[in-house]
Amino acid sequence: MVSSRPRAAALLERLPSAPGFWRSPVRGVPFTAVLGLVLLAGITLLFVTGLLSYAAYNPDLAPVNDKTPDKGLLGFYLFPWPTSPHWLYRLTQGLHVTVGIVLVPVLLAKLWSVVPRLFTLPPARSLAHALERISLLLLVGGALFEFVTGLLNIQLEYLFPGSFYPLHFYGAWVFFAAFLAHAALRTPQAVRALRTGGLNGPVPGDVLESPAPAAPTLSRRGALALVGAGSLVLLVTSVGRSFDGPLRRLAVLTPRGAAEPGSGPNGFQINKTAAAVGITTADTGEGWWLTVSGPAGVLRFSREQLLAMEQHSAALPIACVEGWSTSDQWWRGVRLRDLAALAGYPDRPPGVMVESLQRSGPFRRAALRDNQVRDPRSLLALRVNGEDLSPDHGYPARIIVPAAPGVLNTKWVARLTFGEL
Ligand SMILES: Nc1nc2c(c(=O)[nH]1)N[C@H]1C(S)=C(S)[C@@H](COP(=O)(O)O)O[C@H]1N2
Ligand SMILES: [Mo]
Repeated sequence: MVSSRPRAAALLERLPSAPGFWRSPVRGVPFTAVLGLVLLAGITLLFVTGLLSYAAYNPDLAPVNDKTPDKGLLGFYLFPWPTSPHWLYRLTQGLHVTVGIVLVPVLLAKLWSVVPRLFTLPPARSLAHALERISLLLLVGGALFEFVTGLLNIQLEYLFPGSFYPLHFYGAWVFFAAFLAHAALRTPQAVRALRTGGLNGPVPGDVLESPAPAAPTLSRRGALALVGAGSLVLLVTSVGRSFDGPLRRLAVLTPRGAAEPGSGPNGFQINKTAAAVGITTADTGEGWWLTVSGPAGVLRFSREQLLAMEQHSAALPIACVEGWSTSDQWWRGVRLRDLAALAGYPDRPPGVMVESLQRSGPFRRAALRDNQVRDPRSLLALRVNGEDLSPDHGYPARIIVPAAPGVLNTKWVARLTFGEL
């Protein structure tokens, strides 16, 4: 008679909870340490640039700018977003999205390197151990949540209508808290392991090393090179999102199916086309008027009248929260501060509420801060690169503000209300 005990024991040996199940000789504290230190730098950069992006929306300025009205103390750091240098948001958000994409192989390799630890039994040996494992759940869950929501948002921006900002913002705080705690606990150990033994040196009591390693097919150095090569491929195929011209053609990871910008003066990336938001030539033709209001009353201007006012130029990019941006385009139109003067604020104009012709959708209204109205480069643009705006870039008139996120550059503007946000 065969007892079932040995069979059960043999079965246990073949489960992921058995130490002998994981046999890659690549695993070990030094290998995980390298990936962990890269993530420490990279994720800190993601967190900082993410908070900057949040500040750039000016969420505390007016309810229309605020996608997370319940943020409370988490908005403690908000500050008036500057207008110089004019490429500021292009840089911070380009870094946020590009570094986020490039870190994906590093994150996956890091999770792979510690995966045996996720299966150890018993699940909790003590209260402290239980707490540690729960914090790891927050860490791993938080990392996956932030990367997945971010990647989905830049690829399929309509997946989370209205809810991406709260999800990614609150998720970031939870994740980063768990990340900081983990980094505080593990960084000294990681640095020590690499200092003393390098990548292959033995680490006393290395809990990540397999007790029964298989024959190596790849060195630790080789495995890291593979991860680096993966990141490099992602870098080359995504960094072009922040440029136009030939570099952009390399950006095969840029969302497919986006509107084709075509060529010529208006041939730079389009976020939403006029057709996509239901704007027709009947809305933007002879019947279009710009309404400007302030203490001087309610004024109305036709496009002809706006073109007859003093025209100014500014070379400014469009930089979207999704990480793509254009190089500087040459915009021409009326200064916002000149319109503020006509509305009754001859000096030190206040902020302005901008409203589009667009009848529905999340980005048809935005508030701009006083520093943005006062900057001489902030325009109600009528032309771009020497040509009238195309319908898709906001004809008859659009906002363009230096250093601001794309979302504040309202297209198809119909109304400007100075001083009332
Ligand atoms: N009315 C209106 N304006 C808008 C938007 C919109 O959806 N509706 N999208 C904004 C966003 S998110 C960006 S990135 C820029 C893109 O400008 P572009 O399409 O001219 O490149 O327009 C902004 N202005
Ligand atoms: Mo955008």
